[in-house]
Amino acid sequence: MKHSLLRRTLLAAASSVLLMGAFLPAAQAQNKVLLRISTPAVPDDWHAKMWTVFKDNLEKSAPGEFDVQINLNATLFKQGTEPTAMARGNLELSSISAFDMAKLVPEFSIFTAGYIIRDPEHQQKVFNGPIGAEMFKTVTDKMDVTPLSTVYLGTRQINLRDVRNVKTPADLKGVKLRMPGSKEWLFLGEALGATATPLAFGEVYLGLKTGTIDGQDNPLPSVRAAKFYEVTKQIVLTSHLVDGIFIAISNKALNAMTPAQKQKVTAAAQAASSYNNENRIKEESHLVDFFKQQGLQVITPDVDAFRKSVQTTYQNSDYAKVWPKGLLERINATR
Ligand code: KDO
Repeated sequence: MKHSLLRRTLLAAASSVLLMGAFLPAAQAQNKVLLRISTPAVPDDWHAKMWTVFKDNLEKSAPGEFDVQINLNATLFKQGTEPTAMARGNLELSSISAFDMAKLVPEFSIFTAGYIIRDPEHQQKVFNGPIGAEMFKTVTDKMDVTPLSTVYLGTRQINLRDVRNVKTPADLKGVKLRMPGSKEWLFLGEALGATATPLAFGEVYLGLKTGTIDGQDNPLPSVRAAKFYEVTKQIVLTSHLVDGIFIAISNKALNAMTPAQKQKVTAAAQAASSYNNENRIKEESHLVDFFKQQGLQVITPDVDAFRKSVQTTYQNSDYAKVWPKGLLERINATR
């Protein structure tokens, strides 16, 4: 009697293990950690492709543990609304800009100012060192999102519909220069001497084509990837902003993970950034030739005149008033 009971129990246990086996894939899918990503990046740009690197990296380090969903072209959330979506728990990951951060962390506006970060290497040193650690801590506390790595978006240049003789900011007077839609971005456009007009990234191509805007500013790899060169005639190499975006995750998503998962997600974000940074830096160095081949005129203005004027405009603005004492000097001294 005892034995037959034991046998039946064992049989039942064995069959339930078998049953579980049959349903395991579905059960696993349900338990996967959902990581929704939203970005305005176009598929052929490096900071869009880096998300595939992120996904592949996680698939290798934690097979079957994460459900990574990549949404490009701002199809899931509008450009600039991602941080709010993340804080509300509707989105797990995005690449957010210094301009996004400056809205809630005013001192971050120091990184929206032109001619402060010198080059991609300086950018990595600043954000991977003590300055980055301090600033990111404030972002985490005030925005409820955690920056995981720094992505070099490229050095922003001016790209015009019609050829102009641009030497100094005065030569951009009256030019309707498209900027992304926030006051911090518009301030940068005005500091360059232009009339800044807000427009989402996805509408820029048509704006240039139809002439509702006279120009836009973006790093050269994005001018290539979004095909702005098809609807513009000139690039003015002002190099006014060594731009960065930051792979950030919602605190809600991060806090729900095990320490091992957190470490793997951070490592995947770093691998994605490295992929972007290496490829973008390489591409930036030969894109001028590409644009010339496409028939665009590429000119270098009086960059010192732009630098002086932009720096003075920021120093005299309300933005500079909230920059922590000594921060600019510390950034400058970072080598
Ligand atoms: C842009 O709209 O000009 C900009 O370059 C701003 C960046 O912060 C970033 O949002 C970027 O667009 C998009 O990722 C598209 O490349």
